[in-house]
Amino acid sequence: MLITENQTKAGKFIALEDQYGAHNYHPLPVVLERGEGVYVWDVDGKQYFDFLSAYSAVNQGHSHPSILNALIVQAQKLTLTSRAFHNDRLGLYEKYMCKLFGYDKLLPMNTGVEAVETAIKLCRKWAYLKKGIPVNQANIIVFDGNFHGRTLSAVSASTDPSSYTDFGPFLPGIIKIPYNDLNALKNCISENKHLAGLLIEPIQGEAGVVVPDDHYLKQVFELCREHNILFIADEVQTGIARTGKMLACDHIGIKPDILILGKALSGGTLPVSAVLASDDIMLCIKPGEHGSTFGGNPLACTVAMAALDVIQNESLIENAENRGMQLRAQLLEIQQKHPIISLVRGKGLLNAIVINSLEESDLAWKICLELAKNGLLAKPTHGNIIRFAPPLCITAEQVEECCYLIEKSLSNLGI
Ligand code: IF1
Repeated sequence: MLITENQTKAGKFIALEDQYGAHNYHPLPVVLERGEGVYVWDVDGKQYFDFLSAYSAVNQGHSHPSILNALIVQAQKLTLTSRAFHNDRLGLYEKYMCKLFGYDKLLPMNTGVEAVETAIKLCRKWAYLKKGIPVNQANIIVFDGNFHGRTLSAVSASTDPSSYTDFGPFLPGIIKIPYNDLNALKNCISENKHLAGLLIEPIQGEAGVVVPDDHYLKQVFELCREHNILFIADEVQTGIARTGKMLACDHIGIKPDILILGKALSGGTLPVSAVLASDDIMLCIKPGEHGSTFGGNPLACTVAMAALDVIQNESLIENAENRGMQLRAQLLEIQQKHPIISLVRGKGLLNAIVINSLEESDLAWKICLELAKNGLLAKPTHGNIIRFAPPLCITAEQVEECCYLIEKSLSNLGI
């Protein structure tokens, strides 16, 4: 596309991305330049509520002053050493994390999917060293509708054609079964040998915030125990207070054998991810067998501790729980007047509404455009689902105002 002078400010930035950037996304036509708390502003100065929070990476709110302060102070001192040398932040951070989440050891990475890769490698290593699975025969169970990222391992695990089509050949040793279906897991365990681990999202994010039945995860966990299969929880999106507990697994009182965290671990400032496990599992990986240039860098460690301090000091777990209940209650009221909403679901502040239309319809997209016009940013998924996941610092009054904007948008569209 040619950039002409009479385009709007936003239009120019969009045209630049269109011309010079890969076309691997389809964003809403909004160009943001600033954020604070639950708000973001576009290049024309228009203010919005952020109801996506960068897919739950900005749980602490945009530009949190104490996270930014930690970032700036540490950046002026030391940012990167690689793991060829020690640094004076990594050990402190590892201790902080292990104490907070109740694990023996942490392995630091950067993006969520890198932590997923790490967990899979760790699980396989454990399977060969400790479970005695014959070499190269370890299987890992995953679930239909999962989202674990974009690497070849993650897309090998995916059941979404847009994630995996034409990216093969895929990683072997992955068994896919239906989510929220205990019999499917029982059958899988009885029919397959060499099961090393089970990789699961406690709530499926990309699938449209699919919350499994109350006892399902607990029973999955118990089956894993019974058969010596590692329970690997991908809490990249559900973790760090998003669902009204520090971890979504805390709702049912289970402690994953391997815990994967990312996104909000840095409050949305840097890519920081982590894998946590017991000594028995983590020490299966020896020096030289896994790592990352940036993983565990002093800047990331410092920022992550500040980001987790904010979660605890500002009672964001409790706020996610309370504001989430308020949001779903108010959305159910809106549903009474606007039956175009066929379902409201979620936990804490990870929520979605299902639009009563076909997946192929562009209605959810149109609703999101209208919401943006009225000052609220949300993104459709799977064509007919809209995720509502604001930063966890949102107040009761702000939830109220957002619900007013949602109702107004539906009314404006006459639906
Ligand atoms: C994109 C979805 C959300 C994740 C879980 C690992 C990762 C993610 C459970 C990988 C990432 C993102 C990435 C983002 C869209 C997004 C997403 F709609 F695709 F599913 F959040 F809901 N495990 N989720 O949700 O983490 O490597 O990206 O840091 O644009 O792909 P990452």
